[in-house]
Amino acid sequence: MTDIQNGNAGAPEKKKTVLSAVQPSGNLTLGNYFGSLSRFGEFTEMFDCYYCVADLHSITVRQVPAELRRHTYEVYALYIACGLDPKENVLFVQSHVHEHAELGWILDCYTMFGELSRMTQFKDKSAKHADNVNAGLFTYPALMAADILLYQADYVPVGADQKQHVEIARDIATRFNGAYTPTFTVPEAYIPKEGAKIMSLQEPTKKMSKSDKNENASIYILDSRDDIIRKFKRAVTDSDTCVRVGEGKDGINNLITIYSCCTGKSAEEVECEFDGRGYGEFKLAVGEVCADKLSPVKDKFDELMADKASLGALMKEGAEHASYRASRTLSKVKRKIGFVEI
Ligand code: ATP
Ligand code: LTN
Repeated sequence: MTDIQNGNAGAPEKKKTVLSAVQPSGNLTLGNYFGSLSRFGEFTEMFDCYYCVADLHSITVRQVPAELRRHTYEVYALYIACGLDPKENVLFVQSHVHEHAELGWILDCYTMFGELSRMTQFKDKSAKHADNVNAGLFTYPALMAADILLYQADYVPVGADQKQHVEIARDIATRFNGAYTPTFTVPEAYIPKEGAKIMSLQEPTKKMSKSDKNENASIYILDSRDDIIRKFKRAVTDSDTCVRVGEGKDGINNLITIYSCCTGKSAEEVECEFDGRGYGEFKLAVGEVCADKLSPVKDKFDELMADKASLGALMKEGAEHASYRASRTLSKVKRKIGFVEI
């Protein structure tokens, strides 16, 4: 979609719903920040917002238990540190709301083998984890559809790589609605115009990913200022010297995008600003604006992580809120299918 509709459009008494999620599968990157987290706050006022830590999804790839627990707290704290007020947004952990797993199973039965086989993420991840191509990795999109459809979400803000998964969620919703009577809102992906795909600093034709083994390829939201600047200095570019967007200049194009996202300047303005200045100077400037952007997030994050008990209490409250809405949808689904109620 290009422009999001006003959350109140058409029905002033009923706000539209936004839902998104991030997996606690590693240290979050600048890609996660610009593609998702940094934008979530803009929906708070006009929409009913649900943001979840997708821990059920993350076990499709083997996780070390202590790290999974730590990353779950971290993603939750980062939601708040990136500006989401837990009183105004429902922030919860997926495994705390059992309806996700339950609807996930049901939707497995409304999802076709052929459509799952076409998912790029499945193809990429099964090639990367050839020793663990489990059934969950394959049916991942049906669980993601459950996350979205349980809350009757209208909009799903995600990075470009998740567009295909939101499309399959639309197909599943439409199929279910057609088989019975309208049950699910058919969701739309909301992909940012800028920052939808931040690329790796070392292999700029690949997306920056939190599970990349090469630490220099990704900027982590919680990296120190020195690490951020050092990684940008080492970023792979090309043999040209002009800071200009161009074909085959993936490294520089990516740095221009990052600079634009950090400063709000357009690509043309960035080109003008660095006209006649070399790559070295530009890389240093990108590092500096990026460190400036992330530093308040890191400070807030440290403060939140120092009090795990409060985070736990917020998780409990979030799960209760989420469960209320999710259970209503699930009951409706069970009734339509023909399950006996007790
Ligand atoms: P993994 O490497 O474990 O698959 P990931 O880094 O792709 O993880 P997710 O948890 O799958 O991260 O994604 C969370 C959100 O961040 C999604 O909306 C996704 O589209 C977005 N996102 C991830 N990487 C990028 C990127 N490089 N640029 C823009 N958005 C991104
Ligand atoms: N699949 C997503 C994470 C995710 C998600 C969701 C995103 C799980 N459930 C629901 C939006 C809506 C990912 O890998 N980035």
